[in-house]
Amino acid sequence: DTNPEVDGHTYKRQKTAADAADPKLARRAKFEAVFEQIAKELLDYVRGEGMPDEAVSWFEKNLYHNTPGGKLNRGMSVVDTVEILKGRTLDEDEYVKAAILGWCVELLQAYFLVADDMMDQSVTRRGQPCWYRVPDVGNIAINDAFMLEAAIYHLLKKHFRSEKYYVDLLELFLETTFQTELGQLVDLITAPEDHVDLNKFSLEKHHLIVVYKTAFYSFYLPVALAMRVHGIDSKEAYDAALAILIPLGEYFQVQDDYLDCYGKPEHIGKIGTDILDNKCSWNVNTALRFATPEQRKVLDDNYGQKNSESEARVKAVFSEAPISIPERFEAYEKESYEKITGLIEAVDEEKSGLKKEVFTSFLGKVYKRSK
Ligand code: GPP
Ligand code: MG
Ligand code: MG
Ligand code: MG
Repeated sequence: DTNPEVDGHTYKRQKTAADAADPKLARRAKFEAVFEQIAKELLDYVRGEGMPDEAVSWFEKNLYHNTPGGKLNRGMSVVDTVEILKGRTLDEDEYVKAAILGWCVELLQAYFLVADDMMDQSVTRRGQPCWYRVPDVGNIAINDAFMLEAAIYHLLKKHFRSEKYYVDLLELFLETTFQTELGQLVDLITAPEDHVDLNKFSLEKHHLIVVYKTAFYSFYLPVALAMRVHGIDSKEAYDAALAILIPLGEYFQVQDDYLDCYGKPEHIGKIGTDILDNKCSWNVNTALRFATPEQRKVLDDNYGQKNSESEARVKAVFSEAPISIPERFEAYEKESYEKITGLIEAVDEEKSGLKKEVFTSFLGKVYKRSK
């Protein structure tokens, strides 16, 4: 293993020259600038506690390797949602506060991914080695994951302590963390390493896993944080948001499962492990539903076996009629889009204080994504 991470982080934010040309890049660059601010605050704090330089630079590498390199959909959605709810451009102070909350969601994601990659024995993430596979990191990644989580609460206290919605923010982070961990638990115990039993899988089980492990933190959390900042406090409004964001999150994780098998590693930035890991994924559940007895036997004999020949046999059966995962996924994608669009159309903006655009904007970010 060789990689450039050892000698300082490789992360570079968008350059301002490109920004002017493309408003989307400009938006991202503006958001990324806030990451540099919070990274500095966190590192100054650690330095101020008298920690050795070595610890400060370790934490810096941890922060930069694991937090900013992704699509940033979750984090930027906090900013977008506050802006849509307010119906105007944010002033500098409002922008920075919303962006800090967005980065707290990205820190939560970083914390989960560092740990998830160890549990799933993954190899790459965002086109780089998984953090635990970086030379000299190894199991220290467990503590690094905890530190990414702790950074969230440090930043919330620093920037939101005096807001009347401070406790609501804390509760949102703590509750969605617990929900995600429950989802991760069911994901893991439904995929034992040494005992493959495809009868344990079902689309109902899959639904439970993906709602808990992905939908709450990736979709409900960013929007609910923005709603708190905007001062919405009726329970009905949060329930109405949840009723759309949970199906949206489920659709997103089905895409993740699909891409685990059908995405190109150089494009999605990670190498799929679901077949080797015996995961209760959308692909295998759909395959089990339509498999002929012969195909079922191939799945029973090869799914979850830790070798690439078995993995290749499973992949071949996935694509074969009548299983035909790519065609079924395309149909699922269309159906989900229509269902979610229908849910959005039914939102009563007056009654809930919400705006449909909050959800159409989020749906637009993920519909037909290829990574
Ligand atoms: C996605 O699962 C779910 C998570 C990243 C949540 C992990 C939760 C913890 C409490 C650690 P995945 O394994 O399919 O994601 P990926 O495909 O990105 O590895
Ligand atoms: Mg994983
Ligand atoms: Mg996982
Ligand atoms: Mg996955």
